[in-house]
Amino acid sequence: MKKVLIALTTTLALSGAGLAAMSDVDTDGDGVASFTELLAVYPTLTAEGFGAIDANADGVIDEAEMVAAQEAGLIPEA
Ligand SMILES: [Ca+2]
Ligand SMILES: [Ca+2]
Repeated sequence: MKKVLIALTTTLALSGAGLAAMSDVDTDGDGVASFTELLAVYPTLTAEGFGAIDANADGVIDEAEMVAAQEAGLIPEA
């Protein structure tokens, strides 16, 4: 029984449970998150905060930028 629980916990950790996935944020399905889309998930996000997440400054957040921001604690775990 313990083994099953450990395996389950590991699977949840690897799948990033607790973090918003790009598929949750990207409501228009273009594969990236705009400021408006992020704001829907993170209502406290500021334009300044968005700029910090948008590492390549192209105005949208791609999956790599989102993961990096979550790992860096720039956006809260949803
Ligand atoms: Ca989008
Ligand atoms: Ca970007």
